[in-house]
Amino acid sequence: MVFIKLTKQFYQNFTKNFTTKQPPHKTIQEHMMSSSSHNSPSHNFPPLKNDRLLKAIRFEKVDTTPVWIMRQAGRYLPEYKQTRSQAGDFLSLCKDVDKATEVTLQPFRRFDLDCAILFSDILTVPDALGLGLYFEAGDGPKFKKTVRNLTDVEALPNVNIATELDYVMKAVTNIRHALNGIAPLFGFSGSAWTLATYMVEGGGSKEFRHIKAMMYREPETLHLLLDKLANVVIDYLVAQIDAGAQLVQVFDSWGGVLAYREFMTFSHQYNQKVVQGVKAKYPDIPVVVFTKGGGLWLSTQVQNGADMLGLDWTMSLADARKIALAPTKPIALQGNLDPAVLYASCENIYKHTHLMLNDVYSIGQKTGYVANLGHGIQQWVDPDCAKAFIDAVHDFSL
Ligand code: 1CP
Repeated sequence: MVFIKLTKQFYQNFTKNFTTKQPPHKTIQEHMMSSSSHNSPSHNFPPLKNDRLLKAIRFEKVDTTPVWIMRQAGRYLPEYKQTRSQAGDFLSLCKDVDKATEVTLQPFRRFDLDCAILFSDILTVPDALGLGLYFEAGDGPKFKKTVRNLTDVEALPNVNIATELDYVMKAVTNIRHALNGIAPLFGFSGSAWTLATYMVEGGGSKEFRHIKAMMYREPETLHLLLDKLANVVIDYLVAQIDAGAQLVQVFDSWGGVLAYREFMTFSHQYNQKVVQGVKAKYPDIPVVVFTKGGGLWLSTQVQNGADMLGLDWTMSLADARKIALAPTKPIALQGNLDPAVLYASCENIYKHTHLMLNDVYSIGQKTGYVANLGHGIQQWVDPDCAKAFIDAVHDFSL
């Protein structure tokens, strides 16, 4: 079902010039003042029929464990590949509200999922900052421009993110209507650190050579970039909530490549700022932070203000729960099945999923947990194996 027809061709951000205008350093109070959400339109969204996932995050009793899959809309689904080829390329798909809505809903036609996630990408933000995102066939994402020094950081434009990424907000509102209340809708952003890795490297990376060189040679330059990005991420997430997102996730996909001290300084600190900024505006909207490779630092992460923390597969969920349930306000957990388990037989997927759930619930608390993979589903997975995982979660009796 489609509610918004787009007639306007959104212009390409990468033709935009760098300006020398300095973005302001906003305080949390300034974010509260400047956000448009006080005037957010009344969307008249349909009532939510499945609030299992929201209840689990609030530590309320649930009938069964809620579940979703990171990257649940994507290349492992033949119907996704078909819609993407109709759109022409990935970015056009993200910018086409009807098609972005269609691919967000596709996994719901196959699986009994407990939430939807906006179909978009974390890299639309650096694109809106004028770096010129493009994808080459068979290759990962790339940027036409990179940010390698103080001059580059200072030259980043001071954009109104809600306007620049208007197509994202239109997709959020359209998807929320089209879902018709069958599940809550996640908005998302990359973390400041993870976005910075793509902006400094000019694309994906294995060694993170340029950003780590900047970190150790010119830490002030990196801090300036991260502070700007954290402000952008706050505005972006608040705008998605204004548009209809019912909860948000910060993907800190590359936080785990940092050393302990650097994680605290260059990732955790900015995650904390982002959570605080969103919460200042929307205290009741759940915020989830997923740091891939961040399990080692869980006892620090529980202090970042998030309602739920995502974990990859390297950590025992029984151990993680002990840490996450310790604070006065316990933190919910999400994760963490190895995505490669989905290459196993359905029987073994079932077995591994139940082993994970036994770990989670071994300490007695029967809520405060959302099942997921420990990272995104891979493109070679058979959709029936994804279904086996989801059904195994729901079949597990609490
Ligand atoms: O070829 C294609 O069709 C494009 C593949 C693809 C897809 C399906 C990309 C390019 N992005 C997406 C969608 C996407 N990306 C979603 C959709 C919602 C969902 O169903 O989950 C989300 C939430 C993302 C977020 C994203 N993009 C992250 C964070 C999550 C993670 O996996 O760690 C990251 C790091 C990206 C960057 C990105 N975009 C696309 C690719 C191939 C990559 C990874 C590049 C790299 O390895 O560095």
